[in-house]
Amino acid sequence: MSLSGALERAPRRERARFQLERLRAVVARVHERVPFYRRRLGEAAVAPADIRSLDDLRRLPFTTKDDFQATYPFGLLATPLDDVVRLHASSGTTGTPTVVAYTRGDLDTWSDLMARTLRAGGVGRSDVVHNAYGYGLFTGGLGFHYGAERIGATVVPISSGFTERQLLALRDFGATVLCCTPSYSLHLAEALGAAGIPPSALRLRVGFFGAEPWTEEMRRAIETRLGLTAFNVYGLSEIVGPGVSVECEEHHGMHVHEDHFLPEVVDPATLEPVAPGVTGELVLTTLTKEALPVLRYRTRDLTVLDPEPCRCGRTFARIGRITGRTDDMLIIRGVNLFPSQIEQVLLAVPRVEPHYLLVLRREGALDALEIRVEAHPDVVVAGEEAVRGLADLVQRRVREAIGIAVGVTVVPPGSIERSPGKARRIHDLR
Ligand code: DLL
Repeated sequence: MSLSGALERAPRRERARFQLERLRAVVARVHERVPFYRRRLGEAAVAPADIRSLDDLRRLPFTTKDDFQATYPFGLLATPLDDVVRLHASSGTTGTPTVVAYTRGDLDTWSDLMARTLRAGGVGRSDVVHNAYGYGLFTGGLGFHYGAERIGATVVPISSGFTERQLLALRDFGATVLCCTPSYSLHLAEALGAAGIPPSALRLRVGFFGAEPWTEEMRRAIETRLGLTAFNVYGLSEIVGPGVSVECEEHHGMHVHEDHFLPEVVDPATLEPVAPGVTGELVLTTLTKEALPVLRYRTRDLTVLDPEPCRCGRTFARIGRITGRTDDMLIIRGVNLFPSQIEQVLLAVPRVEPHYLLVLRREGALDALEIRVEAHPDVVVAGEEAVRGLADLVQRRVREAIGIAVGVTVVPPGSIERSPGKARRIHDLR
């Protein structure tokens, strides 16, 4: 077993020892080098020497997206720019982009973590990796690229978009591994169908999907339509990019690479840790980042933490699917709702296609939700009554499952905008 493989399976107690060493080092590093953290640690009355056990993590101050924006672009760096060899940025939907930086050492660690991520799905030297994550400031493209190269696989750096060209590359280069957002994988499947290329004409075996929320229902649709096994990958720019966590062959939660990142799940209101299995906000601390170490980053992503060893033999804690974000919760007639709950209901309805849009409007003092969803072409061919029947059925199912009345519009196949990257599921007209 490789060193990394042994680490992932080490008993928790053994791992805790070097995690503590690394935590102490990172706290000392930011205290010495980043004025922002020196001030925050001072306000929290914690000195690096106070970190004596992993439980002392809780004494450290949190970092938020606002802190990144307030120190834009380089205020959180712990190295001079001369030692920075790469910048990435996440655009976000509003405001200042979040800039993140990497030293040569950081890129090396990231490549190792991405290699580990791909190996979790059995990727090896003989694989052809079709990498349709966007290359550029987004971390997805280059993150997967370096990981696949580190393994020695053959990388096709196709980036996102230009779907026609993707189809030819998938087929002609014999791609065995697909990396892209889950929504784009479905768009590829659709385009393959339209081009008359059946999944059996491809060699796809596994896919690594992340960067946006998706559900088990979506997994089933992707696996069936592309004839591959889907792995969920989670990560975010502020922490490193992809490569924070990935599913193993059990597909029962995503293992956090705990030798480099310490996960916590806290109640977003009280900021106190919640018990294993209870949903809360994921908080991550980097243990080895050089250019941009981050203490207790509040990801705004909602999930559960499972510290128990996995059937696969790994002892790294797992996080569950991201079920929402603290900032994408909708309140419809007083009911708190996450888009993923809607997706789950929609995709369980036969003849509904996995392409939808949630449109929000203000009607008087109330928020109103309209679900636009595509139907299978058969439904459209069957005529208006079939379309209306499907809309009624979706409406009923949503009311049964979530308890709210929503408007449902069944729209023709292909009419909801496809994105080569992260899908936009919410159109807020309020
Ligand atoms: O999306 C990094 C990434 C690239 C992850 C490729 C996986 C694959 P950002 O653009 O900074 O970085 O966006 C991070 O995307 O806070 C989550 O809200 C969301 N996200 C990422 N992975 C998942 C996932 C990349 N597997 C934000 N499930 C995060 C649900 C995800 N949401």
